[in-house]
Amino acid sequence: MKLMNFAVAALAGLVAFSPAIAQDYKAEYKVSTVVPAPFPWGIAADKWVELVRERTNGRINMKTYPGAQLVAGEQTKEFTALRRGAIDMAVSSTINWSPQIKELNIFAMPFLMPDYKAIDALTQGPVGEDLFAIIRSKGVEPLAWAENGFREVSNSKHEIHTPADLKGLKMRVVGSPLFNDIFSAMGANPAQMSWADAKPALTTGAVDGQENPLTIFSIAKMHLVGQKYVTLWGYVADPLIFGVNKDVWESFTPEDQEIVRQAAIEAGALGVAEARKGVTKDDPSLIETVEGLGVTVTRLTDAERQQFVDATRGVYADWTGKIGADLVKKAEESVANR
Ligand code: X2X
Repeated sequence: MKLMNFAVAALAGLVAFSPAIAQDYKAEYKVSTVVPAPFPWGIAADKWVELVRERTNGRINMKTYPGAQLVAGEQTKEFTALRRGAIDMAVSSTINWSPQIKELNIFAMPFLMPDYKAIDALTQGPVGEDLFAIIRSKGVEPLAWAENGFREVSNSKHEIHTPADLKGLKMRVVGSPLFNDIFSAMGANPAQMSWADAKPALTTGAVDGQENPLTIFSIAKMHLVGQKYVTLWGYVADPLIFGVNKDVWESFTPEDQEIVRQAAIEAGALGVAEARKGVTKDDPSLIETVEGLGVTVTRLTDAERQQFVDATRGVYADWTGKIGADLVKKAEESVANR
């Protein structure tokens, strides 16, 4: 009897003092993404999953669900699902969360970021801090940044050198109203649709063109769906954010939170490096590969590029009000001082 009591007490003590109570954790944490590996985005998400599994000895078991399938392909509803807990975690484009977090439209302000240093100046500086505080206040713990990349414009009809060449082209755009405004201002006919619907629409010719990073263009083989012309204009870039639902985050021990955050930072750095491979002045190998597929890649003169800048100044001014003049000013200063 005495021995029995002792055993029960010992067991109770064990449970009370056990540091990470694995049985409180879910069997699986669902991580939402839009595109899987070998897209840089999917590579970053997979790395996160792998590092966390290794470093928690499987205590935290994550699984990626690409294609925004956890929201039936509706990528612009991802943040809401994440906040409400229908999704546990996500590696997400700022574009896809911007319908719920208007400040994230900052990255889609046309021609705000001229180069990679400018993206880094925003994500790694005071703008990034402000954005993370906003995301946190809405019920999602933001951990780190990765990257989709500079979004280049493609179409099936002809080379694009100036806004006049976009006139009348039907362009698939993602679901932030800012993209509608940009393409309308340049004389195109924008049509908002999800990534899931984009390729079929390009295949049937329901739309003439689209805009996405060259990594997406090449891995998704857009040249096979009639996209014969690409213009490198670098008008916007979309960073990616690693986020965790607040309740899920708070259910982790501080030690595990640290592991999950650090893994996201490392996976994000890998994702950024992957996204920038082959599309820089020093390494234009991916641009050359795309040209090798028979795609005409157009590089703009400064004067041509300026015409796109001029055509979108009104939209920029309008959205400065919508995003918040203070944040836009902060972003402009970060870019200027990069
Ligand atoms: O839908 C797109 O164009 C994509 C894959 O780039 C995003 O999710 C923003």
